[in-house]
Amino acid sequence: MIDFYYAPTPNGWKVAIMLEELELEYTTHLMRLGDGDQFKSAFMAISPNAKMPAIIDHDPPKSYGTNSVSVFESGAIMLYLADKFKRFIPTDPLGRKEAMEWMFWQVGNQGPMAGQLSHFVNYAPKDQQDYGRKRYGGEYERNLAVLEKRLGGQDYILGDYSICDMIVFPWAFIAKPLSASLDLFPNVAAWRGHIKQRTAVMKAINLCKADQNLGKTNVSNNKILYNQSAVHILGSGNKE
Ligand SMILES: N[C@@H](CCC(=O)N[C@@H](CS)C(=O)NCC(=O)O)C(=O)O
Repeated sequence: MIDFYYAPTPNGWKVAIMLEELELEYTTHLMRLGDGDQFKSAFMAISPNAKMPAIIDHDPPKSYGTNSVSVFESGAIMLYLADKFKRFIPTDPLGRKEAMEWMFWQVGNQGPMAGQLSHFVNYAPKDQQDYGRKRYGGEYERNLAVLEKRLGGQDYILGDYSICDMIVFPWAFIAKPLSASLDLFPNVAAWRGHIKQRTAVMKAINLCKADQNLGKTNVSNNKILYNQSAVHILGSGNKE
């Protein structure tokens, strides 16, 4: 059994897709990020960066010992599960190396740039959006172009469907709400269309859909999520 700490955002969907693709039994713990669930000490004990997604696996591989195993960061969670079940990741060294490259590309490039773009499009004060939208909109599209070239002549990022597609898909899925068009990126548009139709993906992006933020909390009405500093991690910002 797996405990899944989740909120319905692109970063949450990544792991939800993997859990659904593996057809695993899991218990979803919905995180109210606007209320500060991420800063509760029990959650920070498993996710020290105070962000979801995170999992606790109560039936880890024997080589991990007998205790439950917690994993934070979407990329680490997906690699852990791929290795545990030996699925959705190439087994040959060259293929695994490429999987690592695209996983790290997602968590170090596409994800953060898209996340910042989303901040400026959806949550920043209206009169302070311009520079952020220009900077991160450009970076978001630059990353779409990287993906476009990679998908030239192949259906999926590694050839076969893998954790790399699952981790990259969510932020490409919401291109339109991020004010980006896929017109310049026909390979990405076709790939996005194929992945979107998978049963596991549909289940994942609908998980706790009614709890999506969609701009409900924003910089003007929420001080927990949008005005963070070291205090949130070091102490007096913590909630029990
Ligand atoms: N690099 C992380 C990003 C996770 C992340 O940014 N999660 C956000 C929601 S999309 C979160 O938990 N935010 C809570 C906060 O910022 O306080 C991953 O890929 O797992």
